Amino acid sequence: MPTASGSPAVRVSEEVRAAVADGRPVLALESTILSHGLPSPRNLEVGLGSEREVRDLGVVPATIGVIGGEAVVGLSPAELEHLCTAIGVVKASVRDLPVARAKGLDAGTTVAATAWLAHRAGIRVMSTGGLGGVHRDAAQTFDESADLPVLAETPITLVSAGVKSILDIGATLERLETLNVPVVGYRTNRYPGFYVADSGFDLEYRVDSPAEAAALARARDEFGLTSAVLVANPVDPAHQLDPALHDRVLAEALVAADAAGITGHDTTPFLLDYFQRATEGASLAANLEVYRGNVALGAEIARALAG
Ligand code: PSU
Ligand code: MN
Repeated sequence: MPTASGSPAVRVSEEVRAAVADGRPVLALESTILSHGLPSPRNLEVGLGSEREVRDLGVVPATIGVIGGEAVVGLSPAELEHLCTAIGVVKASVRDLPVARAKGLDAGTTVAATAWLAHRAGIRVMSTGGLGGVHRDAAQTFDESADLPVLAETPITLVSAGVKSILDIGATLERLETLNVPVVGYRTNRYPGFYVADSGFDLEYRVDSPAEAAALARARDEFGLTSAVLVANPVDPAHQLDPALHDRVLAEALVAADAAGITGHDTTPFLLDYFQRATEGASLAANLEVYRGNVALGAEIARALAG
């Protein structure tokens, strides 16, 4: 496996390096959710709180981001705080890593960039909130997140709560099929819709335990496949966003994005911010529940894989 160690552009923290070398469980966490997905000061609380939760489960957290152009696998608390509070932190997918490096930028890493760096550091499991996907107007704009093609070539296990309904969920699932990325529901045969437990789309397969998810990842490895395994973990229905409120705000947000001329990689942050303001915090509460659940499940799968 290619490693990140040895590259001057990537720093793997001593703690993460030692845990990977010893075969102890490590969970990778992304940082765009902190830099661009959650408002301050909640982002820092969530970033530090998630790491604590992972440690409490006996797993080493590795939050990944870019500091002054250097990709860091296992951000220190001070670096995590920097990405949560500094002005001018950009959002970096894989193609942005060399730009950030050459220009010495700070960046939150997307699912794509985080998974890419995590895999090269020898980390086998990652948790996120929502995955990027195919945007609703993709037939005209070609706007499909680089998360999808990168996951097709990055053999990691990724826990998410599906993709947000701001995207074209059906098209995203079709693209994941085309890209040979296995998707299973966690204790469900319905694809979750991030804020809501059920997006309305079916999944053929499910896993019902961390051990079963780990077995799927091992089977992927046995076939030598390069793709990620996606574990779609729904929010507890008791904590989901009210589906009627969700549908109303979604319609408004799409109109607002269009009116404001928002395009490209600004689209997701814009829509998320709109949701947070329009639901007066209800979407934020759901978002935090979703993420907490994914972090916990990711840690359990990391343990099952290491055990
Ligand atoms: N979906 C969310 N919250 C997020 C993101 C997606 O619900 O914060 C972030 C993730 O980092 C994801 C990225 O990898 O947005 C996808 O952005 P784009 O569509 O520009 O590739
Ligand atoms: Mn895009």
